Amino acid sequence: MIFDVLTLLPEVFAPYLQASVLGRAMEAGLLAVNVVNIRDHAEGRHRVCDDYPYGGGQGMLMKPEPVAAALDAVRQPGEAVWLLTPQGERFDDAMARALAREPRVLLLCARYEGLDDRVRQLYAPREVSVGDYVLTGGELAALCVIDAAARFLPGVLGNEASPERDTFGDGLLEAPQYTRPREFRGLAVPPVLLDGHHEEIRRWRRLQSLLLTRSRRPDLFAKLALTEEDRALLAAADAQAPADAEADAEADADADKPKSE
Ligand code: 6GU
Repeated sequence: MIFDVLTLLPEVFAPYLQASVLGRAMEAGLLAVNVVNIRDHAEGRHRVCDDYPYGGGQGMLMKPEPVAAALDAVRQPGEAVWLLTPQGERFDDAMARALAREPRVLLLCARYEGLDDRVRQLYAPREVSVGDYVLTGGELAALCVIDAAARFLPGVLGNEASPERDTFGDGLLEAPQYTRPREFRGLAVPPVLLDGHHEEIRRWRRLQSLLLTRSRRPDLFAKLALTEEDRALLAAADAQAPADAEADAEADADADKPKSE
């Protein structure tokens, strides 16, 4: 898969991409990230890329000409264009999976206080945000998008790991994990994990995932299609630890409350 990234901060991409699992993916030819400096497409001796907003207001905007010139130079026929902006639709697991099936996608990183709106009107990009907070630019968001999509490219995680087993792969948060030593600062590894009884371990992990998802992400829990086994595991846990169940129920209720500030 190929990403074209249009940015005013081209130097920030290589350090992360090369240091991570994605560096190996790029060496193996599974992933390519073509980082393009928008400034290289600006006119004039100073290659100015920003200007004041008409009508006044805070900060600087990205001028439309260099961005359009960069888009025209880089974009391949049929290539999807994503604009990274906090005004966009929220990026999620389903979008990452779908993205990984595209051969080539262009990511346009907005900087400053944003982009002259005519770029949006002319190129009709898909506008994407990585969460409800504001970053100083789209670069970190673009790295999030590249990283999350790359995990779904065949071969990137190796044979052992499967993105399906991770959090969100099945709509559940992952169960807690432990490695050596068996005891650390007075805390023991749950005995069930030490027995090598695979069926018991599977059931324990399933229950932990269900409990964690129910208490922490009631929005995800509500969407689950619980199996007979899930219901039985939860019922047994709730009967055994009514105090925990009450705490879970409280967390559920809190999460459902409308935020009043
Ligand atoms: Cl895509 N860009 C910026 N600047 N801030 C963000 C974002 C994107 N997603 C969340 N916050």
